[in-house]
Amino acid sequence: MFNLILFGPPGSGKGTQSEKLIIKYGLKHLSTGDLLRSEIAQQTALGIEAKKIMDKGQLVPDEVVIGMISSALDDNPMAKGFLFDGFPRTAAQAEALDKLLELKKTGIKVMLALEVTEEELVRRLLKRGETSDRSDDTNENVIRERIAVYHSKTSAVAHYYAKFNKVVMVKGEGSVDEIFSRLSIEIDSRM
Ligand code: B4P
Repeated sequence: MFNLILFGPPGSGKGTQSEKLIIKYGLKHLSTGDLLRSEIAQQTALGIEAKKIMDKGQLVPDEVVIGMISSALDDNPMAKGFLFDGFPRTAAQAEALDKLLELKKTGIKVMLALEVTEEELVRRLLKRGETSDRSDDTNENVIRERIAVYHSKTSAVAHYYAKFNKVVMVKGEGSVDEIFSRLSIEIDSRM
């Protein structure tokens, strides 16, 4: 199995690049943001609670997202590999993911971390907020809070995988195709 984490701050292009990478490499895409938005759209109890948290730019509790990922792994026993997008976002999520993968006798091959300046992140997300129905993209204060949460909680995930020499930094600015090609080079060299 080839399991990959696409990492980076909100707006760094994880969702955008994931869509292209899963087609090229035949991986199963697991985005906790998408899974949560699907719960919101279906107005489940989990979705209603998650929306309140996401609209403030905060992280949904670890146990909720770990449970979602655990079910998604069980639901896809034939996958040739997983692309994790937006997960793990805390050190506790990273440890839980390693344990879940260990049970399946597999692990994370590499974490590709997209680097983008804060001003570019804010610009991209506000632009998406003009046309998408994502309420967390319309308010600049919420966007800056998401970036602050990334620095205070999520960057620890990169330190966690760096201990195992699994982190590769990739420049996340330029055209979507340029970034896709940088990511593909890193994946091809490890497949
Ligand atoms: P996510 O859905 O993961 O969304 P995101 O971090 O905002 O980034 P996304 O992947 O959507 O954006 P992308 O960079 O592709 O999280 C949303 C919320 O869900 C979180 O704040 C949190 O509350 C909750 N959540 C999710 N996972 C969680 C977890 N594990 N634990 C706890 N809570 C969790 O793209 C952004 C924009 O940039 C797009 O409009 C795109 O078109 C544009 N863009 C992309 N590449 C570009 C480029 N090269 N040039 C110009 N624009 C570009």
